[in-house]
Amino acid sequence: MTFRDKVTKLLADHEAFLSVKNEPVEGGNGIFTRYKNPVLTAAHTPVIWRYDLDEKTNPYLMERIMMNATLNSGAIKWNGKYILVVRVEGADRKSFFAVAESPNGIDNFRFWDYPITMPDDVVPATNIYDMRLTAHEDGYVYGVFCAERHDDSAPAGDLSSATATAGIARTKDLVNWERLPDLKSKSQQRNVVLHPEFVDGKYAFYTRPQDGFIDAGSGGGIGWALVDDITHAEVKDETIIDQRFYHTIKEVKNGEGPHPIKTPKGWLHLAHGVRGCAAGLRYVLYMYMTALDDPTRLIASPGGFFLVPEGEERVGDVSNVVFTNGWIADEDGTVKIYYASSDTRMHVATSTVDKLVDYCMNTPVDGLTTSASVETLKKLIAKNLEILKH
Ligand code: BGC
Ligand code: BMA
Repeated sequence: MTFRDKVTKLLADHEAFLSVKNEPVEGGNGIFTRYKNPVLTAAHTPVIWRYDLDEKTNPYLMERIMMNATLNSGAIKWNGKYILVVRVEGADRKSFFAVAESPNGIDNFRFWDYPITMPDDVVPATNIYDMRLTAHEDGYVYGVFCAERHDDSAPAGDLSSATATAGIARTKDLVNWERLPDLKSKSQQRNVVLHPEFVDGKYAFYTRPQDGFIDAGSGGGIGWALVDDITHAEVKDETIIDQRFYHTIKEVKNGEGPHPIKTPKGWLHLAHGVRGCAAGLRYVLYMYMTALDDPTRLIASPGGFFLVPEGEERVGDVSNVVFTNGWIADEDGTVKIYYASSDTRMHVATSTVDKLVDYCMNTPVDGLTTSASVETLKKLIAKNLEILKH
């Protein structure tokens, strides 16, 4: 086989792999449907990113720039296409953003040729990741993401201490991004999300105040802050809208996923919750709802998790993790939930706005003790036994 033939085969095999149809997984809990294949893996990244296709400089046709993972992606419907702004991580552990698009949102995702060139803020970050996309009513599409820098106040030789800050950028075409100053805040911030509407004439952010880089500590939970000027965004007053509780799925940390979906019954939220265990941190997804007339008021708080890592999802670079920062609500009421498993690959699960609202409104709340949970369970059993008698 000539070198040219090998390249042709490489491209053809990759194209065949990208074209594989995805299938829903039968059964499940009735709340959402999983799909058989991940929608994106490191193997989905373009051949032209990984190989040097020049025989003179790469006679063995080996990968020159290896990709490690495709994870935590922002999502948006754009010109009729399903778009993910993917967190791609290279072999060098640097994350970058790249756009992948699909005609149906469940398979055939293809990356655009070039990754996003994100301008730096005044103090450049070492790593950026986990973008939340918001088509704001001001006409821009915003990307809010975590900007991580080494913590220079750490003792010499400590090369792990870092700081997390919310980076903000906006675009009109998903290609050219205007970087705005990072969000100013007294605490470190990760999982910051822009609400799509003005509230009292201001920009509104979901925040996640934290004591340190990893430790949410006294942060309390998912916060909310109004900002006058998005080009100099600063958190002044922060209200906690979704608290953490002892012995729950969000005991250690929680964070807003993508921005909430507006429904006639309220804002529908998807978030992640974290608890610690001997195996490390376990990340799961959960939901909640807030009022339309006051987005800081919790109106539904279904107990427990919504989606947890299952089967192959449980294993990866950071095992026992599912994480979400993107979903797309279609005009017909379908919701496509994009989630990453174990910081390694991207999946889709589908549901509908009606089902998710029903889930939020009618799943029992967490009574926070074993006794309360048993009472809740007994009530349902008694009702069902009565029904089954007739
Ligand atoms: C990683 C993130 C992670 C964070 C906190 C960062 O260095 O890139 O994926 O969420 O640390 O553990
Ligand atoms: C973080 C998140 C994600 C990641 C998760 C698990 O705190 O912000 O970047 O998926 O940890 O490693």
